[in-house]
Amino acid sequence: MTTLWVLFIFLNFDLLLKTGQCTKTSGQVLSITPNTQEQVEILKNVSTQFETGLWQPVSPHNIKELTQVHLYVPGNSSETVKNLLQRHNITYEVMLPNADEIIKMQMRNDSGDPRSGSTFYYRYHTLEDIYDWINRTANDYPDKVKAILVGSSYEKRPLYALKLSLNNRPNKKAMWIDCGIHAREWISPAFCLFFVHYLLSFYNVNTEITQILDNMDFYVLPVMNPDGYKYTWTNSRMWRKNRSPQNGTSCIGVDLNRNFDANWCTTGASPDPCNEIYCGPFPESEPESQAVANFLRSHKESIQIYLSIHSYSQMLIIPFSCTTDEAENHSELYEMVKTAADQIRRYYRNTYTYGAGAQIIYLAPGGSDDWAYNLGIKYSFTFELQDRGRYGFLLPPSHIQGACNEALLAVKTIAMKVMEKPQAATGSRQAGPAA
Ligand code: 0X9
Ligand code: ZN
Repeated sequence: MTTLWVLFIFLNFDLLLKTGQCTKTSGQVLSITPNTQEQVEILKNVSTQFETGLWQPVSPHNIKELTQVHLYVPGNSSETVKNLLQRHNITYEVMLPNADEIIKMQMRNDSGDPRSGSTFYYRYHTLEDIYDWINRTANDYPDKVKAILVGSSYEKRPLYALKLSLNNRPNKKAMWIDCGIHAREWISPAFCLFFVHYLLSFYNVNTEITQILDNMDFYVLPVMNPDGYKYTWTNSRMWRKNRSPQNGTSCIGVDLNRNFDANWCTTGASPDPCNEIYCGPFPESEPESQAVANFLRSHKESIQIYLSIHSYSQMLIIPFSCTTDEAENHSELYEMVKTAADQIRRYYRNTYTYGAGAQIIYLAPGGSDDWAYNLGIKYSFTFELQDRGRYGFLLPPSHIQGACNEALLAVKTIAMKVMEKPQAATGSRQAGPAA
């Protein structure tokens, strides 16, 4: 009898939840387009209040007339924010009515949950699972993969990069890929895991992969900002920066992609620790950016391609983002990203924009790509993966496969193009004419 009562209460509770009488309002993502400068100013204010989270652009400073703003609004301030927008005749659309539901869906799909039917690589994973995976991968392929400790995070978590090296050819070139600089961009670590698995599975199966791996080593850092990533799973899904405390303020974290020494903290970054694009107290002040910079400095003779994976907006970005100047090999880089975007359109019917960061997004100094480029890694890229705003940072697990395949195609295209270059065959970049 008691069991029956429990069942009765449970079923009715479930019904209440479904009819919405018992639910608290879900957070929503609004797409808002300000039409006048006055509306821009109002939006700048709104986006810094009501615990809203600005998804696009990354900082209120970049809000401009006639350009879409994507704003996460928590359930409890939804009505207030919408009323305010209406009062000022600001047009908006609800982009994601049920953001909180989608957040739950992204987390439910972790490997611990037997309900998730899809393969490991088409789910999002906790930081602990990713560390396990790194260990397993290195153990499963002892002669092909090594886990290299490149440093540790502010909260003392290890930063492991996997080195994939399929043969001992002398003077081999290498490509560096880092994922998860920005904590909330979950598709990015998912790509790094997928990518390593793909390379290992298709070596000696797929001609292009075999050719690439025969000629090039890969360093893959799956989570460059582990403290931030952990925090997005446990505390705040929309966290972007790392988690280092800052002197004289209760605001936490530095934007690691503003912390490199490339026109550091000029227009497009903020000296304010409470800002999402805070550049930090000085270049490489953060252990995470310093670890990557040190590793690249000490391997700059072999690392020929630098790639940083972000989301969202579907872009293949080349230097510079820290200045409007053109990179010295701009046309060469532009041709590469154009070809990659053409391939993605052809095979996956999806659009990626491409070009120099300062031209196609905004001035954003202190980025890892520009810094790596100035170090001498002349094939330097940042990819912004899916999507273009439908789900934004909350890309459902069912889209991981598509997003990763597109990025993989772009990586393959670029790697093949670089391998065709005459200097790809020489031991050292300074070595003069091609062997
Ligand atoms: O602003 C960024 O750091 C990147 N966009 S994101 O939405 N993922 O935050 C773009 C990075 C482009 N490159 C540089 N700024 N150097
Ligand atoms: Zn990012």
